[in-house]
Amino acid sequence: MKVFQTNEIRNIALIGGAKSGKTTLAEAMLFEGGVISRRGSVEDKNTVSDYRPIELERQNSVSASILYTLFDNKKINIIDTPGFDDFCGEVISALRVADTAVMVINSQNGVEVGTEITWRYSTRAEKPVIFAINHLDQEHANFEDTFRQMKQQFGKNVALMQYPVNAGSGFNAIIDLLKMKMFKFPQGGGKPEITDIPASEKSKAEEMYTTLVEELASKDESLMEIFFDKGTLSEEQMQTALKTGLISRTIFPVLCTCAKQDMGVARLLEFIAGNVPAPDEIPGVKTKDGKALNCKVTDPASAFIFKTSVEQHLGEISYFKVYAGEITEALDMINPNRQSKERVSQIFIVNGKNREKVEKLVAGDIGATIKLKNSYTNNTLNSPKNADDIIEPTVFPDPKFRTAVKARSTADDEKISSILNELAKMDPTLMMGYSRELKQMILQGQGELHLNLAKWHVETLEKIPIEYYAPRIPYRETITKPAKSMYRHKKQSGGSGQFGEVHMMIQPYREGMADQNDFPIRGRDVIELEWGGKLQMNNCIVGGAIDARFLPAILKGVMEKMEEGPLTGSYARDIVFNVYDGKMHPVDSNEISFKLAGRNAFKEAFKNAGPKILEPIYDVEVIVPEDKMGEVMTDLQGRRAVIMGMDSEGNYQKILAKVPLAELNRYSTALSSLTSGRATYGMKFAEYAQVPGDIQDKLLKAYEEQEKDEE
Ligand SMILES: Nc1nc2c(ncn2[C@@H]2O[C@H](COP(=O)(O)OP(=O)(O)OP(=O)(O)O)[C@@H](O)[C@H]2O)c(=O)[nH]1
Ligand SMILES: [Mg+2]
Repeated sequence: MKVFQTNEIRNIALIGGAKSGKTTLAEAMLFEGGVISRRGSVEDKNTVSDYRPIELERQNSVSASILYTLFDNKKINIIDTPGFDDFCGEVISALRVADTAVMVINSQNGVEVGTEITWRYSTRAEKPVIFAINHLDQEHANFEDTFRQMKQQFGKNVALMQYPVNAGSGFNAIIDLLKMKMFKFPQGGGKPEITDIPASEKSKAEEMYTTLVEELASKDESLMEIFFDKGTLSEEQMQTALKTGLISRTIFPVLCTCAKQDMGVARLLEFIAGNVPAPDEIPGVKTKDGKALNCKVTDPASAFIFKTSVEQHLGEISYFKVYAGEITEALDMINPNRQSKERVSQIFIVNGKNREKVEKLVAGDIGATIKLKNSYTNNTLNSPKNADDIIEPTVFPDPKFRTAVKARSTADDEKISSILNELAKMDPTLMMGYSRELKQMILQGQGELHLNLAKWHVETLEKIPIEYYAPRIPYRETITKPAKSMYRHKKQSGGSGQFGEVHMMIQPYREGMADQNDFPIRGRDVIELEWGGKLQMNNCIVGGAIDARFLPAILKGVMEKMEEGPLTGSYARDIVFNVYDGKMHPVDSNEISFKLAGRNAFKEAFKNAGPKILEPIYDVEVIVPEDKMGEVMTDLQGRRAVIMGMDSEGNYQKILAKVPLAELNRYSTALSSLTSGRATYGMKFAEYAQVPGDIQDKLLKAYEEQEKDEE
């Protein structure tokens, strides 16, 4: 394979709702580029992109596939992404390294939630976007409706480059406004006959052509002058305007395809090869110290790993984009993120699971390498010359679905923990960890489908049965009013005795609060609790009632109760305890005595201080189609949500609410069934708040039961 120079490379990501036809389009693109000689299909389970066992089983993509095709002397790298939002990490990584997004839309459904979501990702990534309106051969294809919704949702810069003559069953012709020609496809698709526009379409096409030329001329002052002077633009001038408009995201070209029958795909490739920016024509990436890497081949080598996966019979494969210089095989590089050396032994260009060894990849190109020792997604690889440059990592969304996980047989717990940790290393949106607080292995991801995929991996590929079950809620405990207590710990039954008596007054801790003035404070300790909140110990001892050397032991005892709160065994927070009196025994007083006395005095006081359970509250943002607003609102209110605001976003409504975590278990699944998958949401931890009385009672009872069972 020849070495393609930066200006001969185009990097696109296929994004869009599930089943919009991205994988089928990628297949047709490879065919039109002559990279494959026969087109496979998702139904026949033989596309280049959907090659993973789970994709063959489910007939949809679950992981991004890196592909390439060739067209008009260009190498077009294609990243085919999954449409289900559970796999959004794959889309976000792909959009980070692609230079242009190709948004595929199913003309039967118009703008779907998946379209809306991936549009948002492409906007956040500030990438140029081309639209491909697909499925035009389907009976219920509705081009006009789809285009109208796109204008409404994505704004006036959405501009038609083509329109279908006869969308629906029997579809076979497209009017191309840039060429002012008709592309007529043979039955079953393939190479079109390019003809003049038939009389029946002439006036419509000319009207749309004028609109398009005006639109393009408005992108550039000099073109505007030419347009006013000549009343039109040449195809080259239109291409210049297109590139300017694409890069500045002031024009979003719309093309037409039927990927299944390979109609309009070659023209789309021609459009991409001729109009989208090359890697060095758009802003590249920044390093942590603000240096810009814009795919200059003359700069010292730098590459960014945007995806890592484990391939059967091969091990780890790392996909990277070259952001500066050249990467050649057997190159010694530095990973500044992990301060480690890496030898890039072999480099490949890939098409799904097929790899082709190459000698060199230049700035802007995308490739893969294998068996790196200690480098993962979001890591940079540099030549020794610029060893320290760290490319800003891709930011992934917070998890929105969590589950507790255990192996069917406890003997396998350790094994599944390391397998799931390995999976999490590969997928930045998957988080795996053992919660010391909840005493559970917790797996977090973007949705139920996402976590089921991990379960499938462990059970089918690693052959270890596992169980997902409800994760506990990380409640907190605190107090709402002052309370006093006195506790005497006494054990004097022969041998070394124990004696310690502690009098304490506890009160709620508030930032900037005034000191109590019941007892003089001789010393204080404010502890930042690792689980959030504060604990303050005030030494109010007078007359040496308790020797200062026993205060750390009292604190230790109190901390034990803070770690395992008196109400439900959850962490306690935001409490001040004043030790104001006590008694010692000249012989039997020791650390353990005062630890236990402190611990129990605290426990006693706690119960009389208006103790409250706090629950984690999350800020939730739900994006929902207008027609489903009512159901989603009712459901949220049933989850003790406090609606904080509403906003509209195109055809969608955005609901902002504060919702207890305890009410969000499996919310993504519930929301999906409420809205037939047409809504999405995000959640972020906000604060802790008191649980309502009835819930506190339930939790107390449940804890009592649990304690009894453990006796
Ligand atoms: N009739 C028709 N069917 C199509 C067309 N494009 C794709 N399909 C079919 O639509 C289904 C979904 O196609 P995919 O290519 O898997 O869609 P996708 O966007 O990759 O889906 P995800 O991977 O789930 O995001 C498959 O059954 C395809 O054969 C088209 O233009 N016309
Ligand atoms: Mg797919």
